[in-house]
Amino acid sequence: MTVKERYEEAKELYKRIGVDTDAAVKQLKDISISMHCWQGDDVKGFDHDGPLSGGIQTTGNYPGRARDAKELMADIDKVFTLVPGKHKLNLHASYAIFEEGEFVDRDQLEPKHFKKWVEYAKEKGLGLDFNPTYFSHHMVKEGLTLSSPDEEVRQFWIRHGQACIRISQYFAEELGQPCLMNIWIPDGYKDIPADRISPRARFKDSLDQILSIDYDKEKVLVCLESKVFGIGVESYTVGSNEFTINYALNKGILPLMDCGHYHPTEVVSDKISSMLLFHDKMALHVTRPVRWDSDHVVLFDDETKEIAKEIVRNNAIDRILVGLDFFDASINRISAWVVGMRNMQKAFLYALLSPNEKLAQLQMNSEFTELMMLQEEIKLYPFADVWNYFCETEGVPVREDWFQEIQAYEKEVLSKRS
Ligand code: RNT
Ligand code: ZN
Repeated sequence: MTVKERYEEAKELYKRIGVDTDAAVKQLKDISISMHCWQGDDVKGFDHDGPLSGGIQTTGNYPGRARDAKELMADIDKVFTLVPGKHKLNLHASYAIFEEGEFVDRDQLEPKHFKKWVEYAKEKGLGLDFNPTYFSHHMVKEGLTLSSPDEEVRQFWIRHGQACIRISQYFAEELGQPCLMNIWIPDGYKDIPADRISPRARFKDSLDQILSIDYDKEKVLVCLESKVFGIGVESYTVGSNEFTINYALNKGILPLMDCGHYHPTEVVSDKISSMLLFHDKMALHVTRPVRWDSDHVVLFDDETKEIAKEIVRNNAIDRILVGLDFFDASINRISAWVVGMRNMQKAFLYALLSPNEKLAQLQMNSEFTELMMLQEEIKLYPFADVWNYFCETEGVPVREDWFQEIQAYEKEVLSKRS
């Protein structure tokens, strides 16, 4: 049986439970995911030689890490030949591309330092998102940036944030679509602080100063990512959940929720609906925390499916900006990207293929027995036949066939990098 024939059969089965597979596939085509550039080089960036700091960590030493912009772009190209749909690329400020012999520090960055990325994005039909980089830098003093009591340090990072807004607006204007700019700072303390409020007050003031510059709010969507702990900042983070949500709501910017940034039994999927009642838009970093904020590759697992369901069932595809955030250096990095991207898309398709109205109605009528039964039966519907059909119609390899391309690329390109 061909992929198409299998699809036609699946379509009939889904029809019986009131699900229109053609409509689902059509909707999936329009869901764009923001793919993080930092999986390709273990969050190193191009503007410094030092180690990764900020309480985040990449583990593993699989060969083939991208060492410069050219290699990173080539790797990203490979990914997008294996992932269906049209997406965005998420850059960090540390990925500025300087001319031979040129260098400016992060507070002096300008749009021109990202011109090559814009050219690349245009050529590949990608949108761009952006992040100021508040880690892996000599101006992170005592682990603090925007909350630093040292005014010189704090002002340096405020200028960095402002520079990044200008760069984000340049991205939006060049590419004709909004740019999401996410602020995350690693600031915090290893042990119990004596004063929890002053660093947060300084962070608040720093954000106010960053946002005080004139920029187009339709073009640049600024968001703020919270975090509960990091390596070396186990006891206190300045940008906690409460800080972030309150700040975002108060200032009309977006909150960003990262799956690894909550207490271990909390799940982002359960938070989305509450956020949607108070925020026009929000952003996500979908990642997989294993026992801690480990940033493992996104799988087609229960929580990823649940997140996609919340987005689809609440009609929030246009209100929730989904980005990925993982970095695994223990496996082929391109494969990691492809697995994560395809899994996020599968999760969306899975959500689009469930009889959402019917399930909601069952809950409304307190028919919990039937609700459980149906939710469980749906799990064994021929979802894969629809996914494979989607891949085929999008011109990317079906099932595991994409992996041969990874193997060939590893042999021809990655293995030659030392
Ligand atoms: C860190 C945050 C943040 C980073 C990226 C590289 O815990 O999740 O989003 O992963 O900015
Ligand atoms: Zn994140």
